[in-house]
Amino acid sequence: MSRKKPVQRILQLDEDDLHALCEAVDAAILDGGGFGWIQPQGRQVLSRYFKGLLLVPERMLFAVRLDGMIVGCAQLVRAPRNNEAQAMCVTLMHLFVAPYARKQGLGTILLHEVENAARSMGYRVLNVDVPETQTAAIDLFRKAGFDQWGTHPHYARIGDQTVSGLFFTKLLDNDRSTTAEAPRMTQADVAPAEPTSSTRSLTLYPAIDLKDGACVRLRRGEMDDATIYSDDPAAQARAWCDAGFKWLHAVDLNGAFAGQSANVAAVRAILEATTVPMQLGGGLRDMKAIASWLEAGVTRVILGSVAVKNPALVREACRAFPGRIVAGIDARSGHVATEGWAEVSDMQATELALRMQEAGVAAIIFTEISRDGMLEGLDLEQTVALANTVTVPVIASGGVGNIEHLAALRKAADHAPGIEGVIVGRALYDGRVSPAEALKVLA
Ligand code: AMZ
Repeated sequence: MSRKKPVQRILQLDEDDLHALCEAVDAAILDGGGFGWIQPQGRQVLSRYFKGLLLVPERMLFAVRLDGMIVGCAQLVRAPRNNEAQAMCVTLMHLFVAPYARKQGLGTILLHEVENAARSMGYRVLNVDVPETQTAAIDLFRKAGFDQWGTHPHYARIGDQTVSGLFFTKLLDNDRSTTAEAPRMTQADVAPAEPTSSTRSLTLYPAIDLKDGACVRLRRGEMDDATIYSDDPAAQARAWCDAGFKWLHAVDLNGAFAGQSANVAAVRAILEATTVPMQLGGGLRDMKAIASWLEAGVTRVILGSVAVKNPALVREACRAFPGRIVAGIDARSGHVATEGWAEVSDMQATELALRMQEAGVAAIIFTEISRDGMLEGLDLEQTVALANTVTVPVIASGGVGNIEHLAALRKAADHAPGIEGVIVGRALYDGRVSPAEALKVLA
């Protein structure tokens, strides 16, 4: 069974958690609301509500625990049909901590984690509205840097009383916005001479490559050249979270070869064991597979083979799930490979990147296959060129072997604002790169 984190996105509720959650809600209602209900609803109504909530793809439930027991929760809600601008906005609803668990800073921790989750998922605006009677919550939002932008005079009717509502908002993307006008880099500038300063952090995505249920790393994508690092991918994922990484990058290798998800139990176990957002690729070739993983709690899906073979599907997926589709462009000498990298197409990586951008992907992961798992350094030249060709964020992958390779990327990214992060596998597993040092270099 997975260890329970203080704040966790809830994908499934066992009986204990459901019970604790209903107790907490009841206590909050009796204490004067705070969860939208005025009267206690009874256990049946609440448990149906929470079970139903987990089936709604537009809603994400987060819980906060005290000594392992759920004592509060919050929801992130996105509009069911977003236009491109609204796709950046998400609403926080029903944040509360039960009265018996207050005054311990749990509300702040919960808000902080939910905010981080929203930011990691690519949302740029976090909205929240709250009745004027909830003074503790109002205080919490103000302290967390939310701006009040308006008041609704008739927000709720409680008995004979009309209660006003306060509307708050917070911009989440202050680090990327400062880079929008940064100068673009040419290939000749890959290794800039003078040190530069930057205000944004690059994201480090620890790689969790799954083969036959185990966590492995390949060399140049060859299934026969696998090093097994853990037979408990969920424990490995948790270890990466504990090390401070804010995202996970998982690939279902058997799935990539087979054209359909294969390491389903391992991926589910990772989702269950972690709170940070995860991107998942390998074998996702139709809307059903894409939708079902996104509904199961995967934050972003990576599409590789279909990016080349079925761009219409990528477009459809981007429309249905704005901000949650990423193109995985894996190239051998500039040519894009598919089907577990067993096939190489005529398509150039830059051409595919432009097509994927037009299709509406949230990011592009670029891997130079000949470098992957080889520890000899990223192909910075190709990565920078790609990042300067498109306007969507680019994640570098393939070849990180030591901390200098990350420092070189950091330097290159100061002049190529499109570079958003980097995937690291073998070097982390082998201990050649320490998580703390890596995070420091990329910050
Ligand atoms: O190592 C490999 N042989 C490999 C690999 N890591 N083959 C595919 N993949 C990854 C891609 C991408 O994230 O980097 O699988 C994903 C693409 O899968 P698909 O099934 O969409 O082509």
